[in-house]
Amino acid sequence: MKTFHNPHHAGHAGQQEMFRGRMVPCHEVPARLDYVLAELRRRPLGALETPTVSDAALDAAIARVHSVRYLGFLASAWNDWVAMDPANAQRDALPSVWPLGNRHGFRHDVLPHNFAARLGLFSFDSGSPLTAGTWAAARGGAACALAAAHAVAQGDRSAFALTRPPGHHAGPDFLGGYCFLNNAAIAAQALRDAGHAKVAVLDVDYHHGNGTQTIFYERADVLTVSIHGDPATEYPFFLGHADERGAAAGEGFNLNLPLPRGTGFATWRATLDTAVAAVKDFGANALVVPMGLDTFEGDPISGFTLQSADYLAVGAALAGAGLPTVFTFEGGYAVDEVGTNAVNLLQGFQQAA
Ligand code: SP5
Ligand code: ZN
Repeated sequence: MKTFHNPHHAGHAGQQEMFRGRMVPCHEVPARLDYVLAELRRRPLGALETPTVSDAALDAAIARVHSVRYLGFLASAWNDWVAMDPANAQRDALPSVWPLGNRHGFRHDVLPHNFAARLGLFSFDSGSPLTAGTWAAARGGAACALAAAHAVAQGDRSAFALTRPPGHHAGPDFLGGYCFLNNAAIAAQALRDAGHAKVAVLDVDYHHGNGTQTIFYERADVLTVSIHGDPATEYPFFLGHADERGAAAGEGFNLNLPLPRGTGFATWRATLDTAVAAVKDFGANALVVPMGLDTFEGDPISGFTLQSADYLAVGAALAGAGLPTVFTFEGGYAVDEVGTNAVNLLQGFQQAA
């Protein structure tokens, strides 16, 4: 399979994230992508390319899943942050005030002039720093997702979008969970627009893919399935329960498979079989896999106990869906092992496909 990697990713480099009243070093660091790229050079699965999609095609693909207002905010966010105070050029932008949800009485329709307030309007946590290179990096990642979707639409069995920052927590008009643009959703929509009538998203990151679920929640043409740590105890907490089944035309087209913290591979693997069966029952024509490696036992912020060798079997099980497949790189914070684990999954897929 081809890999599309993002030459602008390292420009997104947060220093610290807020965690329980203190600032801690960011987990989502540029080295993560470098380790995957190094492992792909050691164990090649196919060509390593940078995306060549045009700016116009990229803007159009991004606008299929994100609102105009949110994209306008992101495009000028860093300049607006520095304009507040020249000293901000040395600091990451993090929100500290939020309007909560629609039922809390705060206005979401009026765009505040104050940039810190705008940042809160479009964010759901204070762990996702926005830096000087974030917008270019997020666009570069989305370009990888679009290029991977195009490769698969043109007949490749699979393609890998080696994106950073990750994407599956980003919604129609919000960032969070280290995510700014939803690369998996952009790929899924691009596959729909290329003529695949039904597209499934099977999210294997440790954290629920709340952004992707929200983007497609009322649609019957994109099935969203996610296996993740139970939101009762695990981030992102406020979405990802088993009773969320979709709404309106999308009723029945969202499947959440939450598992308790501490779950090991035997149970996780059996749950993956359930997820793959749902994708087949749906009659999908193409598959997008938001590929988080934070299910690994050594992950510093997660709670499942998968081993490196298990990812070969994960890839093989995903190949069992028998569908043209786009992988997007999501979480995975055990940096030394993330390359091995990612390439194990992709190699397991490719050998079984
Ligand atoms: C894409 C993805 O995997 N996003 C995950 C975002 C999780 N953010 C909350 C992480 C909480 C970090 N805990 C810090 C522990 C310090 N020892
Ligand atoms: Zn994650």
